[in-house]
Amino acid sequence: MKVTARAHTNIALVKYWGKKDQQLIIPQTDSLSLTLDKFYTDTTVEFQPELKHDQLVVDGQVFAPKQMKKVTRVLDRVRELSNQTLYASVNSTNHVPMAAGLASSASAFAALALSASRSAGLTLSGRDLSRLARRGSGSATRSVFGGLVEWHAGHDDQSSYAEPIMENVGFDIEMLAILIDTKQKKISSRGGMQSSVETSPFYPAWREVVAHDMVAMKQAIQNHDIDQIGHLAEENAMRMHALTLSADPDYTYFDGGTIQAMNLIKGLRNQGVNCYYTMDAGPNVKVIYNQRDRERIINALAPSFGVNNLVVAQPGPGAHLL
Ligand code: 2P0
Repeated sequence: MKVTARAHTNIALVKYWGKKDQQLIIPQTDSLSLTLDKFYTDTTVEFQPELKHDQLVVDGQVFAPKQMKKVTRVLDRVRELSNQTLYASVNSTNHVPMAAGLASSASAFAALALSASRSAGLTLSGRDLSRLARRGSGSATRSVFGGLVEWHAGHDDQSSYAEPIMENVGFDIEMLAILIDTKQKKISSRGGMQSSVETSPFYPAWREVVAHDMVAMKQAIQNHDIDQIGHLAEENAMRMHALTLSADPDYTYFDGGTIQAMNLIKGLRNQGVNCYYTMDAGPNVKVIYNQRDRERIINALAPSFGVNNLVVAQPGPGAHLL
């Protein structure tokens, strides 16, 4: 059966940075994210008797079997769960404004989990779908659900899954992505986070930061307090990035444009506009704010980055069939 699914990417407000189990992708800590409407992946899967191995095409580009290990891992799990041995063809298209470098593995593996499981005849619960997506990429665990989502770290395959906190976000939070550099990142998040776990002396403190921030962030969400959500997200992001600078060898995902954007956002805040920044494993900056302030923020950032490099996103839906 040929099945197509769509999943949207998410941006963590409390970040995931480190694994306890590399194979099963069990994280060191819980995390919490907002799924976005603007950036998504459509993936079509078909298990076919005539195939001699799994096939992967992403945005028209054919992948060699050794370049698709993460995809194979998810497909192997689907074969295991559905008790069959057929190989699959996977065709994936990323929908991001311009080649933005925001096409994340989150949307890709959430879309793959849904399309592959359905194609194999499985109807998994949201929780089990998130556990399947986790086999491909940690952040994909959260993209199975829309809106505000929590990933429970757990301690094994059964206990590490995502759960929606608020699928329909009933307040005016918005995120603006500043596209600073669209080139391939130099340090993979997988390698980066492992190095931080193993070498940063701050790693134990990070676990405490996340335990505190999960509670505070959920409270801020229940209060619909966008300022507090933004403030907590910015602090959490900076503490995550401190794990890169404090690793040995040290590394960073920031570049000059990242720092420039941070300064502009702080400047806006000093003028009374409540906006906050967060960054992931790359130089692009995402701004968190109340949508009523959108115009002032765009006007302040456009002279430096160009209006075409500012993309506004709102809360988006979970993975669904097309
Ligand atoms: C996050 N990031 O919580 C964090 C914050 C980037 C910075 O999850 O190794 O692609 O596939 O589990 O999920 C990016 O890392 O890493 C990520 P793997 P993933 O969104």
